Amino acid sequence: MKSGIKTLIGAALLAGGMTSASAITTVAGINFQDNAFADTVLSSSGTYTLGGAATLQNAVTGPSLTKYAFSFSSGAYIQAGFTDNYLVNGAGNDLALFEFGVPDTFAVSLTVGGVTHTYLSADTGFSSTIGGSSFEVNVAEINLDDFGVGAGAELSSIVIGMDIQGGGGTVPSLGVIGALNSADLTAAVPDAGSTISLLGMAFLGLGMFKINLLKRNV
Ligand SMILES: [Ca+2]
Ligand SMILES: [Ca+2]
Repeated sequence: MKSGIKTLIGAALLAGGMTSASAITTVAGINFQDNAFADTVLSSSGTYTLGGAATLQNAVTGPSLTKYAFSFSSGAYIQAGFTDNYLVNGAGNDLALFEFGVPDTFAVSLTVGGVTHTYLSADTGFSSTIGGSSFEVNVAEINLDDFGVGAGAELSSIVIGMDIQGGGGTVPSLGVIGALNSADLTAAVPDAGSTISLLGMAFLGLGMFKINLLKRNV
């Protein structure tokens, strides 16, 4: 029984090691884990102009800098969700929002209608061609400490306010939402599985023990 448990723990450690070796995707010179990008739009407000994408969700999910969405609607926001990873409050900045052209300001909150902080994007020095036009790529980096989130806290969504107009009358043109600090959702699966297996073995052991006792009594 003891050797069986050791084997299970060994397998769990192996699975963990394989997960941490996940590949890196670089966006405008910034490294991310492959799955660190927003995966879905959970909700939104406003009318959007899209570039390089057919839907709002396509425009703001994944790592590609060849698409964007912007809105001049008052109160426009996008609630972006992470389905195969968590956004984590790790060391330093945790979230990167990429947008194009003139640097613009995002309003970020953790929930719809929650406390908002604003972040002005800055030129990355990279450019991207979208629809035949070349745009400067800007990034705004956000530290979840700003929201009083505890160290190591894991979030599965973020709300991005899109309606702040800059001095030139421009608004942010969001293209990529990436978790600089990201936790792999799938990493928890082998751990949970091995925990259940260990529990199962423990119950099995108890059951066998009871059967033995019964046999002795007979
Ligand atoms: Ca993801
Ligand atoms: Ca942080």
